[in-house]
Amino acid sequence: RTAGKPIHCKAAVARKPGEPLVIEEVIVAPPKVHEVRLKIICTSLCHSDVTFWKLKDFPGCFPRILGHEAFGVVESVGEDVHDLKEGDSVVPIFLPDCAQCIDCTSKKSNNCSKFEFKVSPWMLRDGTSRFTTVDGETLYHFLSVSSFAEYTVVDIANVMKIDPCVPPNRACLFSCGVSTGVGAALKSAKVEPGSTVVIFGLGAIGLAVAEGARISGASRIIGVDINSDKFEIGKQFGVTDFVNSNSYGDKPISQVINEMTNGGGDYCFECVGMGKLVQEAYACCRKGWGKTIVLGVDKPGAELTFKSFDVLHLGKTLIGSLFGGLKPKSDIPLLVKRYLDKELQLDKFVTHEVSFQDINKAFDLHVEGKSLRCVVWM
Ligand code: CXF
Ligand code: ZN
Repeated sequence: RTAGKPIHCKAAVARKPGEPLVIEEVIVAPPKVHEVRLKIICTSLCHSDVTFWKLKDFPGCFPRILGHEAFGVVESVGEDVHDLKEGDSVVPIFLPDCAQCIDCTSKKSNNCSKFEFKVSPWMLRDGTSRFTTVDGETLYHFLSVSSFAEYTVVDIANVMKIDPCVPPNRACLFSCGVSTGVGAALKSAKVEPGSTVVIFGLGAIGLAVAEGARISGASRIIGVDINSDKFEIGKQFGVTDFVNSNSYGDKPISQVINEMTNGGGDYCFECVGMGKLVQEAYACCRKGWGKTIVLGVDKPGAELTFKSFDVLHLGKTLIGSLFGGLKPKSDIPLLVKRYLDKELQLDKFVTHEVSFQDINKAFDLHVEGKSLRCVVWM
C-alpha cells in the first residue's frame, strides 16, 4: 500500500516556456488535510495548458506540471476528508467549490469566496507544492490540478465524484473546456428552444457551445470563424450557418449577422478572447433581450469599451462565464446524466488519443489546430 508514503512516478515536466515537456521521475507527497492523492487514468489537453506553457513573461512558474482536464481514481485521502475514499472515480476541476460559502451555497454563483479562483502555482490552502524531483527540486502546480503526471494531489474543493460508468476518455472532458462551452449555453445564457445563437470562434469551446445550444433546441446556430473548414466540423455539432469573418472586407461582421437574422441573435458567444470580438458579439445581439456571453480569455489587464448610449437604450445583457457558469459539484452531475441519457454528445470532441510518453504530440496537434481534444492515456 502506498497511502501515507511518497510515490515515485512519471510526470511530464514543463521546464522552459514553449519547449517540449520532459518525462521525468518525480516524487508525489502524500495528501495533507483536506486533500486527496489521485492516480490519473487519462488527461486531455485544454487551450489554457498551451497558453501557460508558452507564456514567457510569467517568471518563477517553471519547472511546472501542467494539465487540468483529467479522470482519475482516489489513491489515498488526507485528514478531514469525509466525502471521498480510496478507489472513488473522480474528475478534478480547476474552479474551487467549497460547498459552504455564500457563493457555493447560492444557486446564482459559481465563484467560491472561501477559495478565490486564481492561477496559482501552489496547492489551494497552504501555498506549497506536493511535487519534487528526485534531486529535491520543487515543481510548481497548475490550476490546482497538475494532471500531466501519473499521480497528483488535489484539494477536495477541486474534486468531483463521477459515475464510474462514464468511460475515462469521456469523463475527462467534464473537467474544463467541454463543460465550459455546454454550460455557457445551458446555464449562463439559458438558451431556449427556437433561439438564434451566434458563436464567435469554432474551436472546442465554441463547438461545445453549439452542442449546448443544439440540446437546448436552438433553431439557428451561426458559427463565425476565419477558417471555412470549421463549417464542416461545426455542422456535426449543430452549426446551421457559417460566416467567414475574413470574407466581407471592411463591413463589420455584426452588420452581416444583423442582416442575416433581422436584428441580431438572441444569444451571442465570444469564444476567442479578443475585446474587438466581444464588441462585435454585443453589436449583433438583439436589442431588448439579447445576451452576450464572454467565454474567451483575453490578456490580463485587457479592457472592454462600449458606447454608454448603446448600453443605456438597447437593453442588452453582457455576461462573463467562467467554467460556463457551472457549479462544479452540483451542475457537473447534471451534465453527466445528460451524457449517460445520450442527450449530450461527447464522442466527436475526442479527435486524437496518444499514450503518455507521446504527450508532446498532443501539444503539436493542438498548436497546429488539428485536434479538438487529444486524450493522453497514462
Ligand atoms: C481558464 C479560465 C480563465 C483563466 C485561465 C484558466 N480555465 C481553464 O482553462
Ligand atoms: Zn481548461
